Parts: sequence; structure tokens; C-alpha cells
Amino acid sequence: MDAWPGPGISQLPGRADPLRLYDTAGGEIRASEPGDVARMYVCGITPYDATHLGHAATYLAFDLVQRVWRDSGHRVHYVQNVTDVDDPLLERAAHTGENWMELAGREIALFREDMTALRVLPPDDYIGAVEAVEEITAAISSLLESGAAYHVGGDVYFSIDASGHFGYESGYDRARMLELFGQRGGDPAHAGKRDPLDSLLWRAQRDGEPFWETPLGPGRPGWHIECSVIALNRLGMGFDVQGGGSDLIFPHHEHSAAHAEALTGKTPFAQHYVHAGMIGLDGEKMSKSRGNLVFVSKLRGAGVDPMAIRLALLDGHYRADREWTGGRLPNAEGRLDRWRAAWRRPTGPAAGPVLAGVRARLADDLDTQGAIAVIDRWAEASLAQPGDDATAPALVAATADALLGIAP
Ligand code: 5CA
Ligand code: ZN
Repeated sequence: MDAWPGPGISQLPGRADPLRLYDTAGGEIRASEPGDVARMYVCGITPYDATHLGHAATYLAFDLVQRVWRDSGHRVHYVQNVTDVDDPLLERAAHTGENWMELAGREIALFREDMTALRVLPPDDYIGAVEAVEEITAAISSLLESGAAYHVGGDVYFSIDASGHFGYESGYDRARMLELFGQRGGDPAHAGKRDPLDSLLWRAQRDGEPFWETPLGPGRPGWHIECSVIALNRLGMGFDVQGGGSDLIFPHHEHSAAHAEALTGKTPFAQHYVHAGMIGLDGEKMSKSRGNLVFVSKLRGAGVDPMAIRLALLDGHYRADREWTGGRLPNAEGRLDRWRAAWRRPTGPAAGPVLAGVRARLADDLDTQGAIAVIDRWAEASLAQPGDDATAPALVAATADALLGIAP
């Protein structure tokens, strides 16, 4: 399906430092080492409600990954899915009486608008589960043939023993896995499974649910195999970054990796598993099921500058769970005003150290707060005592544009 239009990116002199990122599987910050083309997969939305600030924060983190890679001279192949058929979407549609495809279509359109307004670089391949049913069923057939998958009635399950590496991505112990599996869409107590942690690959047709006629029979794909196959078929094994929020560490990314590893006999699925922290409101994770949401589209509708939303979300480390509080937006608006006032001045203090400083901070596991502080110091100095460098305001504005995605 179509993604959204990409914002232009200012060209900067010189090159970024190599990007170092925290890898959940390794439990450490390590350099990403892409080839000419850096390859990234980021899990997309389940389109049953509008984009909230938690989603936005997660997509912004991976937007910065792409910006830093590009600044260090890589081309980027970026793939994102849309979980446009799955239980939460169907449940919401059943609840409101809306057709599930119409609901998904509307929310995807709104997501595109939000991403465009926030100047998030679009994926090269934006793929709905619905579009990928054929490639997913082919993969499931192959898992059945190799014995990595088995039938429970008409459904098909993945055996966690099949990849030989199950558990390395999250590093969680079995008790924690069981707990999270039950909370996050799994069915640990389902009768007939070989292991409670085995996950659904294919759900045979049920009354009132959408289905596809396939070689596996009528039914629809499970969740983890969707991301596994969409990523694998476009990026190949061993791609550079698999991304999403920390609520996807287990079971989603563990199973996606295990599926692909069982399919190909190769490991790892991704070089880095990168996870953004959860944005909370009033002490709880912002989530569609809890209903404690602040929507990007609502803020935009109220006339908030999307660049202030962006800056507010970047003013916190991407990996930290953090609260959205009332002060964040006014704070970001004030900062944006100061930056823009300094960019409008004919001269400013030298910008070279600002570019180097922002690059260094972002290369260090996306230290956006550090990067923002570098620009803050320059803007404050400029507003107090403009200096005499006539190229500086434009270069600092270009730095903020290219690396932080903030439009001048
Ligand atoms: N469609 C699946 C992924 S394949 C899914 O998780 N969709 S989602 O709409 O629920 O979430 C989209 C992305 O936003 C995921 O990466 C998820 O981890 C992230 N996310 C959800 N809630 C929050 C939150 N409160 N804070 C930060 N990120 C969040
Ligand atoms: Zn996913």
C-alpha cells in the first residue's frame, strides 16, 4: 500500500559518526554496521484507533536511526507493516458495528497524515498483512513441511523448539515468557499445543471472521509470522535493525525471529533488536485498550505545531519509559520559538561545533536530549550575543532539520 510523502532532508557537510545502538538481544550498546544499504524493519500499527503519542514516540526513534544512517552515507531500505487483520481490529469493528476494512482504511489514512505532519521519513515498502497473505501461507507451508509447525485442528502452530535459538532475543526466563505470552495475544492454555509458548501461525476460518482461501485451507495469518515474512522477503536474513516498542520484545519479536530462523536455517534474523520505551499517562502505559490516550491528530486539530510535538517527544531518551505531562508541550513550544528566533538572525556563533556535537550525541544510542542541549546552548548564546558568523544560523537550522527532523 502507499506510505506517505517524505519530507526533504537538508544536506550537511561532512559525515555522521557510526551509529551505536542498544541491542536487546546482546544487552549492550554496539555499533550498527550496515553495508551500503542499511536495512531496517519496524513493526507498524494495528489500525483500530488513532495514532497516540506512544506510537509517535516509537516511530520517531526509528526515524532518527534512518536520519543518522543517511547522514553517515548509507542508503536505507526501510520496511514497515500494517497489521490490518488481527483480533484487536476485528473486536473493535464488531463492537462498533463498523466494517473492519473501513475502520482499518480510515485509521491508516489518519496515521499517514500524522506521520507526514511529524515529518517522519516513510518506509520504502509499506505492506499490509492483507496484501501478504500469499507469501505468509507459503512460509507456513514450508514450516509444516520441515516439522517446525504442526496442526491443532485446522489451526497451525509454531514449535518453539524448531529454531534452536528460541529465547535469545528477549533473554527472558520461562516464567516471564509465560506471563507475557498470556498478556500479549498468546494462548498459553490452548489445548493440543506441544508447548504453552508455541504460537499461532494460521487461524482456520471461524464464524463471522474474515478468511482467505489458501492452500492451507480457509483462514487468516497469525501475528508474528506476518512481520517475520514481510521482513524476510524484502530485507533478507541478518538485516540491521528490527524495531518497535518494548512491549514487542516478547512474544512478538522473539517469535518473529524464531519463525524466520526456522524457515531459513540461518541466524540471526536481525543484527540489532531495538526497542523504544513506553510513553505513559497518569502512571499507566498509554494504550488503546486502556483508553488513556493523547492523540497526535487531536493535538494537531487544536492548532499545535507538529514540530513542537516532535520536539517534546524527542526530549527524553527513546529507551526510557516516560510520562507525558502537561508541561512537555509548552516547554517544547518555548524551545522551538527560541531556536527559530536564533535561526532568523543574520549571524550567530560558529555552527561547526553544533553539527559535530549533535552528530556525536545521536551516534551514542540516540541521545536526543544531549543533542537538543547542544542546540539550546547555541541558541541561547546567539540570542544573547549573535556573534559574526553569517553561515551559522542556516547550518544549525539544517542540522536540526536533517538530524532531528525539526523544520526551520
Ligand atoms: N501491529 C503491531 C506490531 S506488528 C502493533 O503493536 N501495533 S500497535 O498499533 O499496537 O503499536 C504500534 C507501535 O507502537 C508498536 O511498536 C508498539 O510497541 C508501539 N507502542 C504502543 N504503545 C506505546 C506506548 N504507550 N509508548 C510507546 N510505544 C508504543
Ligand atoms: Zn510486528
